[in-house]
Order: sequence, then C-alpha cells, then structure tokens
Amino acid sequence: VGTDMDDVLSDVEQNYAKPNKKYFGKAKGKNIIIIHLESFQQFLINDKVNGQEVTPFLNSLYNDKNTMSFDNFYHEVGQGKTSDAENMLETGLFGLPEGSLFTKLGSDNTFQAAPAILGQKEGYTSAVFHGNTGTFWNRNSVYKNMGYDYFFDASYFHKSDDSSLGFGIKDKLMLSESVKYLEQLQQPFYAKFITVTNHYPFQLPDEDNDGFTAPDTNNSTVNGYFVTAHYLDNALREFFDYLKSSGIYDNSMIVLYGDHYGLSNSQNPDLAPLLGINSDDWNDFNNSQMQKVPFMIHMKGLKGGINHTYGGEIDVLPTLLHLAGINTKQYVQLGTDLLSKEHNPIVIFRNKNFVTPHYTVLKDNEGNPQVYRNKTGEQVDLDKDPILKQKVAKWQKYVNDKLKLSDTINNKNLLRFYTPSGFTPVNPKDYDYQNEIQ
Ligand code: GP9
Ligand code: MN
Repeated sequence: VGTDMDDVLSDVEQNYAKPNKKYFGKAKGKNIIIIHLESFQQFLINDKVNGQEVTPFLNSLYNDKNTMSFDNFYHEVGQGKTSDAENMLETGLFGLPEGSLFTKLGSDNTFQAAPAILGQKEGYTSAVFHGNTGTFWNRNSVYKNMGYDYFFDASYFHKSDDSSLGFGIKDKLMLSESVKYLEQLQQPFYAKFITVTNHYPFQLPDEDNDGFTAPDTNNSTVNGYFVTAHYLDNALREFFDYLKSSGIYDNSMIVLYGDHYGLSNSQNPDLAPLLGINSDDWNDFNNSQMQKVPFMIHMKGLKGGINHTYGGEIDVLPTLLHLAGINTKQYVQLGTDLLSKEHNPIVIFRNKNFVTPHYTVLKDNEGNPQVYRNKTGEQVDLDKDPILKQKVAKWQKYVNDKLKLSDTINNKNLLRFYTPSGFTPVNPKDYDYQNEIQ
C-alpha cells in the first residue's frame, strides 16, 4: 500500500501546475455558486433556431466582460453521467471505467473533496440543491463523505400535480424555492444547484414554454432538446435576478458548467443540418466536437473574455480552489488549473480517447488511433507522419497512465492512507440531511 501511495504522490507532484498570480485568491472569501447545467452542450451557446436565440441569457453571460468563458472545454464522464461530472468537480479524480463511482464506491471511500477543503481552509458552509430524491446516484451517502453540510433534495420542495418532470422538480420551481434556504446559509457558502429539466427525453409541457418554437427535424428528441434548454435558460435568468436583488450576487463567484452531452452520437446526424452540416458528412470527429460543454466563471470584477484553453471537468477543482486562494499542491487532484501557465491541455475522455490543442485522437473498432486536426476536421494519415505517430503514442501512454492512476486511487481507496497536512478526515456521521424518507 505504501508504494501505491508513493507512486500517486510523486505523479501528483509532477503533474502540479502552480497558480497564476493574476487569478490566485481573486475570489477569496466570496460565496461560490456552482450551477450544474443538465445535459447542456456548448453548441447551444450563441445558437439560433427559427431566428430565435436558444439561450439568450446564457449568451449574455458568455459574452459578459466579467465572465471567463471557455470554448474548448469538454465533459469527461463515463457511464456515471451526472454523478461522474460531480465526482470530478468535487474530488479532482475521474469516475470509473464502468458504472458510477458514486454508486459503487461513494458510500465507503475516503474523499478530500471541495466542501471539506473549502470548509476547513476558508470557513465555507456547503450545500447542494437538487429536485430529485436524495438517494438517486447514492448522493445522500456520498455527500456526507464529501463533507457537505446540507443537502436540499426533493423532500425540501413544495410539490403539486405538475411541479415535477422526468427526474424531479422543474428547474424554475427548484431554483426559486431554493432562495429561502440559500438566504439562511452562513456566508461564505459553497452551494451547488443541480438542474434536471433539460434531460432526455426533453419533453417540456406547453404550459412551461414561453413561446419558443422548436426546430422541425424528424427527430423529436433533437427538437425537444432546444425547448428544454431554452426553459433552463429562462430559469437561470430568474435565478440571477434573485441573486442580484438579494445582494448575494455582489459577494459571489458563479460557476456554470454542462455535465455531459444531451444528444447522443446516434442522434447527431439528425442535429447536423441545424449546425449547417450535411447528415451524410457527419463523422466521429463531429461527434467528439459535440462533447464540448460550457464552462464559465462569472464574478463582478473578474477580467473575463473567451478563453480558448483546452481542458475538461477534471481541471475545475484546482482552478476554483486557486481562485478561492487555496493552494492545491498537497491534494491528490489529477487535473490542472485552467488559468495556470503550466496547465496541461490534454483532455482525457473516460474511454481513453483524447484531445490536444491541435489534434483529436479517437480509436476505431480495432483500437487503432484515428487522428483529426482540430482546426479543419481533416484526418491525418499517421503512416505518412512518423513524428506525429510517435507523439500520439506518447500522449496515449500519458492518458492511459492517468486513468489507471485514478482507478487505482479510487478502487483501492488510497486516500484513507494519506491525509494532507492541515486537513482533517471527514466523518460522515457528523452529517444528517433528514431527507431519507420520501
Ligand atoms: C438525476 C440527475 C440526472 O438526479 O442528476 O442524472 P443523469 O441521468 O444525467 O446521470
Ligand atoms: Mn446529467
């Protein structure tokens, strides 16, 4: 066991990217509000359908001078979907190659996660707001191990015949009713809002639609996706209005991210014409581009802009902790700060495919790498480019090693053998969310 952990620590030390002085501590002492945009893909940003902006509010936020907006940010989830995204953002480790880490290991493993780190280092109160029952994805148990002080699940929200859709309370209702709880939280707080309405099968009742006209492809999932995304956008506008009128906005850093794709590869050819691409020309590279999701950091006084850095969900935790003024050197986190000059821009997908700032590398059915140029989407013949071929092999080894390291840490529960100095291990018995009975 000792050697396992020694390997982990030496890798983590080599991987460490020191904070950028320009940003370190910029959000020190501010509330941190994380908004999890369910199934929300980057292509929706600035997109129009039938002459209507799909997400006018998010577009305005994306282009706001106080928002750092990323346009080469990818989700990196596996089968654990939402729970994998949460896991990466909270712990800085990947999900599992199969299944959900939350479900498989979340009740037993030792975590050194965001709520505990922020709580212990900077006195943050932490809370999650979510319109589904607390047991879904084993959250009830996992959040205790992560040190979340509060978990407001479905049982905390008012219910009526039409208040829920799919996986839970509709976003507008969940966000507006969260306000009364948010106001009571001791500041600074670290609060996460997990939306649900923009979820497959993307069927919004007419009474929840403000008149947005769906596209009319032959695929009702594709059509509905734009409508539920538009609904989510409206819900966020209302939520921001509240944050502003309550004054919370002025002392908060608000972080928004898409957890994973909403439209799957099998649906993408039906989406293609709406993106100006012929369905017959749609290929694996196009599918990989669809794995881009929003990542935005919004805060009054933050010098923002569109940031083209390549990164993914694994990189969020060190980025946010550095903004909060907490150094990450001693923590076992496998991504790197997106704002650091030493950030590592290789984006790792859970299936071992990957993206570099210039190339996208996807394995075919035989496991052979297919390499595409990001700029043009054209495929590169590796046999005609032995130097690139060598580089791809080197990158692939790096990717495989990183995922293997993550799996070792998680499967062997290695963090129970290593406590960062100044950190107190979390005792789940200290937490009780009173939401087990539904
Ligand atoms: C369920 C919600 C959806 O509570 O977070 O999870 P997903 O199906 O996207 O993994
Ligand atoms: Mn999800």
